[in-house]
Amino acid sequence: TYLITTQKAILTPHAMAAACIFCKIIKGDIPSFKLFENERLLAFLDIQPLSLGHALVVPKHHGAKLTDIPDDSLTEILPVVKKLATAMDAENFNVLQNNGRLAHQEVDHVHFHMIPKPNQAEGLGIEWPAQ
Ligand code: D5M
Repeated sequence: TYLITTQKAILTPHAMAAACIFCKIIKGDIPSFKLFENERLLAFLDIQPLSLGHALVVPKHHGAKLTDIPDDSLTEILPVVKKLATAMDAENFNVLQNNGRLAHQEVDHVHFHMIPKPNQAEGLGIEWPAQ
C-alpha cells in the first residue's frame, strides 16, 4: 500500500483512490444526492453548501488535481456545470476549482464547484439600483 521514500511514506495511486471520499461516493459506498451521472462523471450536492444548490462535478477516474487528469475527461465537465446552472435557473453563480492545500483544496479528487448566488436583497424588500 505504501511507497517508502527516504523523505516520507506516500500512498500508491490505488490506495489513494481506495481512501478517497469522492471515489467512495462514485462507487456508492457512501451516500450522496446525485444530480447527474454518466459513465465518466458524476454531479452531486455539496455536503457543506455555500448556497442552496451548491453542486460538485467530478470525473469518475481518480486524479487529485486538474494537472493529474487527462484532457478528454476535462472536456465533458464544463457542459455539465452549465447544465446544472441552467436546470437550477441560477442567473448568478460561481464556478470554482481548487488545486492544492494553499488554494484551499480539501478533497484530493478533482472537482468543480457550481455555486448559485441567490439575490441577497430578495425577500428584504431591497431593489438593486437600476443599471
Ligand atoms: O471542496 C471540497 C468540498 O467537498 C467541500 O465544499 C465539502 C465537500 N464534501 C466533502 N465531503 C463530501 C461528501 N461526503 N458529500 C458531498 N460533499 C462533500 P474543496 O474545493 O476541496 O475545498
